[in-house]
Amino acid sequence: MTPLSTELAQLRASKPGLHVHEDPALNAEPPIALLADLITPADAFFVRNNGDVPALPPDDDWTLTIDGEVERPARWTLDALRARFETVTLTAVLECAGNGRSQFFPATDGLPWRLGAVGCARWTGVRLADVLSEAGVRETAVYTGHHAPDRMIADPSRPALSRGLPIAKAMAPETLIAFAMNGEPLPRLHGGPLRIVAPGFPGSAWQKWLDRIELCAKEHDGEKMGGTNYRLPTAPVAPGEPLDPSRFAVITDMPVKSLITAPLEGFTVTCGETLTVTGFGWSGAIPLAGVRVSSNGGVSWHEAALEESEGPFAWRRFRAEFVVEREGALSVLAQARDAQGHVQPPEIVWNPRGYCNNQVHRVGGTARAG
Ligand SMILES: Nc1nc2c(c(=O)[nH]1)N[C@H]1C(S)=C(S)[C@@H](COP(=O)(O)O)O[C@H]1N2
Ligand SMILES: [Mo]
Repeated sequence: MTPLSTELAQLRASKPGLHVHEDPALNAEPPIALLADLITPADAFFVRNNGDVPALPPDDDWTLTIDGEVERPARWTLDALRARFETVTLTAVLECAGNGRSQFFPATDGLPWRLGAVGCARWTGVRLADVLSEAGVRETAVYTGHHAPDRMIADPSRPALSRGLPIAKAMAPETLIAFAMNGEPLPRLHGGPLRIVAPGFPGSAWQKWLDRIELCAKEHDGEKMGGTNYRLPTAPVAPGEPLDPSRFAVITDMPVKSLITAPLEGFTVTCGETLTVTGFGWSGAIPLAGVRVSSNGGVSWHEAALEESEGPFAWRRFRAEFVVEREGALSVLAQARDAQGHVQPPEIVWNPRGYCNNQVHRVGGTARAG
């Protein structure tokens, strides 16, 4: 099954290098070679949809409704929203919780993302907290519920996705209702005219085409909030074990992770030469503390140099150099750690839906005689 042809054509024109997944919905990711920039350009940024790409009214007709557990329900046009609230820009990694799912064994349900369902962009918008405060958040509100016009492809009577945020994250200063990405109006494929930006949370929490925010007195129960969707088991579950959704919890802060952007898989290097290993490290809520790199499959490690970056939710470039001494197969590894001592696991930690794969990134190559 392939996605709708018009949407696919739009994607191919605006994002030429992406791999399009076989799925009725439009889902595409860049090869790692396109992820080498500190700020991922929109033309290299992955696209993830649970349903259709909705037909949208003109921006002048777009409204955002705030209702539920608020004192003063409100409805904002785009112009009014921008005029009333302070505009903020921040840099943040957006990563799909299913990124790296293709590495799970046994394979799990869900799109077999390689490692490209991640990017780091500058997001501009208004603080969700400001908009909610203006509406007067009741004490009963513990969660937000986000709504958008996209529909399931198999059942157009149902929303494709309706996720939300715990109230503390909704009120956090970094959480935005964004209308621009990398200084340009938010592209339609990325949720324009309005989307949630929830830095550190999985992509599923970054609702696209946002047209309504409902304040809820309990955890939001919208489409794909329940069951095992975007949830991790609270205790390990072995492959094949029966699933009890009551023992799953919503994924919130993403784990520490790194991606080697050079060298690329299958590289060659000449003995006696310097091999520069570079890439990015990032983490959800807990700051990134460091990245170590190995050029011999983890026998020995070097602490990589970490560059400063654009704030706590941006990824940071790391770099390490090795003089290649011996001929033969080379296995380059990067392992990030956060400020609380969590490290990327050397092997995948299996879970039933294939989420949050942050295993150490491994890139294989060959050293030739000099
Ligand atoms: N309305 C809507 N918002 C959505 C989704 C969706 O299917 N519909 N998918 C979510 C998921 S799972 C991810 S990973 C991100 C992807 O954002 P992007 O397509 O801009 O990369 O959007 C999120 N927001
Ligand atoms: Mo996602």
